[in-house]
Amino acid sequence: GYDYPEQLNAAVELTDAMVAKGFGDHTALIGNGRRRTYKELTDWTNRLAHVLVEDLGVQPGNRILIRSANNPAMVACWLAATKAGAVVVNTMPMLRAGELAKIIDKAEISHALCDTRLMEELVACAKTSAHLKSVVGFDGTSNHDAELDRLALEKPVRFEAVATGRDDVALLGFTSGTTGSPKATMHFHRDLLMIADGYAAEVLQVTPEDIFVGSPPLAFTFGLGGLAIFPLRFGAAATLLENASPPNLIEIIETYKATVCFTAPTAYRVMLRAMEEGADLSSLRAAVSAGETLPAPVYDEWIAQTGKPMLDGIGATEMLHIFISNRFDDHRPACTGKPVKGYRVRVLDNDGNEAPRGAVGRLAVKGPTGCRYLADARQGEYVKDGWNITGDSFVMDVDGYLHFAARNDDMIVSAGYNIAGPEVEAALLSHDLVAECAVIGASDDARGEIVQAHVVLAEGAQASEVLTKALQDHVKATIAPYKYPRDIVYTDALPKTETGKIQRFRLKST
Ligand code: 3SK
Repeated sequence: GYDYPEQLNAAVELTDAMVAKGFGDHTALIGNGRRRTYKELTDWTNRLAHVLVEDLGVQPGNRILIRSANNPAMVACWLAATKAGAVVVNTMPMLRAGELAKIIDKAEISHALCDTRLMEELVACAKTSAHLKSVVGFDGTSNHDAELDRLALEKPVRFEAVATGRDDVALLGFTSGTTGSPKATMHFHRDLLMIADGYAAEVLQVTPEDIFVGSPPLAFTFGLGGLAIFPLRFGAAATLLENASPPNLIEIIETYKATVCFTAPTAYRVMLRAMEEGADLSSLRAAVSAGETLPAPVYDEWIAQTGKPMLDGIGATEMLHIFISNRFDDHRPACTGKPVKGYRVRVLDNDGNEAPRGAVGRLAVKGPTGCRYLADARQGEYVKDGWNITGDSFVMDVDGYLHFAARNDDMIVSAGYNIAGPEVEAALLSHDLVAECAVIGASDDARGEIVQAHVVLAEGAQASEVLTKALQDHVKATIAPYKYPRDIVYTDALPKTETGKIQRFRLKST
């Protein structure tokens, strides 16, 4: 177990405590063309915390919504609100007024901090919200040119953080929802540190020399951990990109010699192509892949080109971060690895009993960070006896390694066969002319469902009947032939959540 003191404020541990440990002059954050040391970040967050308490009247336990793209100011606002004892809800810029209103209502948000470039939708929500009292703007470009920044400049750089307990709620993570209605998951101050002291220490072996980069939004706990908590816990640096497209990631890796990258397989495929054309990504010592399953060809090619493994992992907003992962010295293709220290996993059959090794079943996880839904009747459905019943099907092999089969919604039942959509996707992705794909079950009178693939072709490739036949033959030659896609639909883009997860359910209705 982890031995945190009863009185604990995670934000203080990530800033003031790091200065006290001698990291004051180390770079903490890089973004919008500036570097900030731990001392600068600590002073900044303390000034902001003064504003929250003294000017905005924030009380411990108040819920504060933050709306921003990934930038240092967003990290500073999150840390300041946490120091003030508030419960933070980080949100993504693309959310519209209707989506924000649901979050504000569910989390009973009283205050919002918003990048001034994104105010409009939030101000519209505030007008009709029974909860939201104040929306204050900050300058996401860090020129200190907005109300919050101006107020902060007047404040002292020391702040007596609110004496939160290790089990006080610090963060509400809203599930991004690949299937529908979002839920809020509650996380304590100790959870925020535990994901660093667990996964980041054990699996990534973070050191103060590390420089992190990645694409997940800070509003998604994958991003908050990977691009803020993990680097700050170990005196390392984080680069924050408002637009983390693969070319921008590549540029940052080359410029800053980034060492740890968090992104999804699609971006790694672009990086592989860029390396073939001369991009120098040799500084990366850890390439973490999550959010989508990692196709074996991408894993294989990464090793072939870099000589280092790609670390596939699975996490959940419910559990805050990654709870199963490959390791640098223990990794396999098409395999998510073994549980992270502190977590236990089971694969369950339809009756909720442990499935035999080698059989597909529903993944359940129990660990120090979850799972507690905020005021949600679905708690009883998803959490049984402390076990979080995930929406994913996995196989545990005889050696205890876990292999992803499908999201439960992605299992296709065709003519009595159970077919895991992602397995067909992996087969299609191993064809040179396929850039991206999503496989679903389409209703069919004869078979109940048929395997239908939605395919985005690689640049220059043309859809045709001949290509469809070639792709079908390729799948038949790669996996059991009955799994081949009987229907292939060509498209320019796949529907995705803001965090990059493919929304297969949206293809079902097209
Ligand atoms: O695998 C995921 O989707 C995930 C969710 C939350 C935090 C971390 C990860 C990898």
